[in-house]
Amino acid sequence: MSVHYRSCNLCEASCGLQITVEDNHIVDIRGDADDPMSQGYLCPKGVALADLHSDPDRLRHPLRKRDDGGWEPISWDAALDLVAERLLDVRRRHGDDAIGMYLGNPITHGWAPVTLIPLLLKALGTRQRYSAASVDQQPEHLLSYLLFGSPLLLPVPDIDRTDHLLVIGANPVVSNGSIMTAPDIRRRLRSLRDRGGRLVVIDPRQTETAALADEHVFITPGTDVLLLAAMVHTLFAEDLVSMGSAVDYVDGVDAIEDMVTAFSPEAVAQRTGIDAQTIRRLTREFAAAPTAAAYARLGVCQSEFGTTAFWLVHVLNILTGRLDSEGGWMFALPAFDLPVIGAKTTDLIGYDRWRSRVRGIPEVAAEFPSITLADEILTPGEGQLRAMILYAGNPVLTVPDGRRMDAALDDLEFCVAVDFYLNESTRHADVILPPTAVLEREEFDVVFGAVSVHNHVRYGEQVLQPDDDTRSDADILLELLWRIEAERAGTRRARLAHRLRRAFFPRRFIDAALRIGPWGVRKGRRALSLAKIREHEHGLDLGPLERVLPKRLMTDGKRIRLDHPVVTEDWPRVGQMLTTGTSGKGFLLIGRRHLRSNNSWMHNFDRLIGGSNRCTLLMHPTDAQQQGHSNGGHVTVASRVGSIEAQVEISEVVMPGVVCLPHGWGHSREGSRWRTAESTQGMSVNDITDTARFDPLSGNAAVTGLPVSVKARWSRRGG
Ligand SMILES: Nc1nc2c(c(=O)[nH]1)N[C@H]1C(S)=C(S)[C@@H](COP(=O)(O)OP(=O)(O)OC[C@H]3O[C@@H](n4cnc5c(=O)[nH]c(N)nc54)[C@H](O)[C@@H]3O)O[C@H]1N2
Ligand SMILES: Nc1nc2c(c(=O)[nH]1)N[C@H]1C(S)=C(S)[C@@H](COP(=O)(O)OP(=O)(O)OC[C@H]3O[C@@H](n4cnc5c(=O)[nH]c(N)nc54)[C@H](O)[C@@H]3O)O[C@H]1N2
Ligand code: SF4
Ligand SMILES: [Mo]
Repeated sequence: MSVHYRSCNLCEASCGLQITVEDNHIVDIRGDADDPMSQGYLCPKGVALADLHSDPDRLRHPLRKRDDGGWEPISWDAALDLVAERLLDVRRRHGDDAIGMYLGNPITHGWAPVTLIPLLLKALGTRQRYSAASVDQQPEHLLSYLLFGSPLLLPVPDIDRTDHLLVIGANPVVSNGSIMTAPDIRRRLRSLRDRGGRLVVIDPRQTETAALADEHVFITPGTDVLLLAAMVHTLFAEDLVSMGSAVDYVDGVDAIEDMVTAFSPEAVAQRTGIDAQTIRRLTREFAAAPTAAAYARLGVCQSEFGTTAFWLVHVLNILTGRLDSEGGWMFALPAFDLPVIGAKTTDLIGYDRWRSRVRGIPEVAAEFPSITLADEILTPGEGQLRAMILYAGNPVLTVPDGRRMDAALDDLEFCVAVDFYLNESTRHADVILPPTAVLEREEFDVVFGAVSVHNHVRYGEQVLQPDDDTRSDADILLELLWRIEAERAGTRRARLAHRLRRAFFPRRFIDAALRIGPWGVRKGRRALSLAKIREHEHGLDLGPLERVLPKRLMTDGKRIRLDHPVVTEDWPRVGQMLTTGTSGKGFLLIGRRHLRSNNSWMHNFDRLIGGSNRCTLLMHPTDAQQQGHSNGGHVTVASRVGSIEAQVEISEVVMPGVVCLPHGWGHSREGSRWRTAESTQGMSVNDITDTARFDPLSGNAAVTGLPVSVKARWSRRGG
């Protein structure tokens, strides 16, 4: 028996795990009590990592689709050759942009995809890059680029030292925190309150986080931009603006006062569902707290005003002196400095340098939004997408209008998936290249140090020996890379570059990055290196967040232009909301997450699945009574795009007029192969979400606040 310490990389919390192994099998997984960040905490998904490693449905060897639609095994070399050959053939016939890539959520949890995918995209020469980020956090990347100069300079709430946390459209108690690495959030929120601090939650559902809060306020979905504008209005009206040291490097504040003039609390009360007095009080309390931070996530980003609303989150923090201030809205200082390295070595820095072919939507950080991926595949003409690389994603279940995405993937000339499950999307592939799973590789987190609420670093040694003849994500990417490069650089040069990369990644690369990073040589004798970090198997605590502005800004002159024209030009659209009412008919649909689930892909683990249907439609008792729906009854939920069936769960936790359904379910499409998942109930909410609803600035999907009707199933069938 051996005991290993590693971090869990299933979600951003990155909890420390203590893993006991016998004969290359996991005997036990528990929280690592000595991890400086998680201190022994872990959630049920961390324990279920064992299931991932033993899952008989997990693919371990490449598969090729036969002409009759069935699958046959193929050797690694033959599979990699075939994939490169087919991609290059498409490129020769249709041009560089005929090949696209969709990157799923797990790519951010491995050094290899984050580092090597940009190299592969460059070798392919394509701009057709899509990812889960555009159904998630693209407004945040855009604003970080516009305000701070790098899409990856993302502030986080200094949660362990704040006196007042305002949570808007996030449910960290279940999600374990996002764009905020803060394992055991429950402990952190409790200690906030224990030290006399205040937690306020704004959410159309009384969430698990709201249950811990001092105050929960319902808000009509999609109207945060109005609430936040009214809060900023109140700051000016009541002379509460006090920017602290940010005064020295922030421009454009006067323009903002003008912008919010019309947005008095009275003007927004009806649309938001929050009365004017409450808005004023929330603002005063926020401004009066010795330290405070406003933190927002999906509920704000996934709306048609994602960028303007999130911009107001920054504005609220900045005008009250919370930016870069202890207990406020701060930046981590990561040992691996992705915001700087990523920005300097890739084409991430930029906005609207090119637009999507069919709908003319601007790129953000070199990505097009996923809401237009199906258009690009299905719309004929020059530049049409003919081949796709699906990397660690399941867009059929996770991108709006999943049925059309399904049809689009089916329409491709060629599709390769790098994924270890035959899921609703990868079933469309011609070849599947399954990587080894997380504990079968050494790992170093290159991403989440940059959004951590406490500076720290950790290196993960390999825990399990993978099966013979398997490949890691790194192996697959490096092997594809030289095969693609060979076409333009020549085979000899491509193979030489391959050998050099093999020697460089990951250890020399990580070591070099650590040494030039903020905790490297500049720190003198205490300088970090990979060898030093590896001495600390529980991870290395680098201390609380430090002030880093304006030095760390990557903007011209290291200044923040708060009234950025990209945002101000979209402002009239926000103004229109004051005069246009809601249609008043039907419901607004929101989503939710469950602790024992992660997007679409952890429904095959016995440890996490079981019990009653989790994919229920929450509805307020008043609404249920008015519409004649009973608990457990089956209904049809219909949007402009389509309809799905769901089971009603009557509950006071949702706001009247709002219904709530999780995403990532609906594992009944033929041809996928995850047997436990297929036995679960529920349909995919993304079969009714709408690609016409998006934030025009960032291209982010507006999946929240979807207008739907809810009808008893018998009525649709005509009685
Ligand atoms: N309606 C609605 N839709 C949503 C959301 C919502 O709130 N509401 N949330 C959105 C958000 S925030 C996100 S991030 C997306 C997620 O959307 P996706 O990323 O498209 O979907 P996942 O379910 O995360 O699929 C992950 C896939 O990666 C594979 N995988 C796991 N680990 C690895 C690995 O180490 N290597 C490789 N190569 N593959 C791996 C899994 O087998 C799985 O097939 O969904 C979005 N969709
Ligand atoms: N257990 C679990 N953990 C996860 C995931 C998972 O699927 N399961 N997914 C991971 C991923 S990929 C991500 S991106 C993060 C997401 O992390 P979070 O953003 O914290 O997660 P959500 O539960 O989607 O929280 C969004 C909240 O916004 C609320 N909301 C919806 N519409 C509105 C609105 O218009 N206004 C306001 N103010 N609120 C609104 C919802 O009710 C919900 O409570 O979670 C990560 N962690
Ligand atoms: S919260 Fe759960 S899934 Fe996330 S890192 Fe910790 S153990 Fe893993
Ligand atoms: Mo996400």
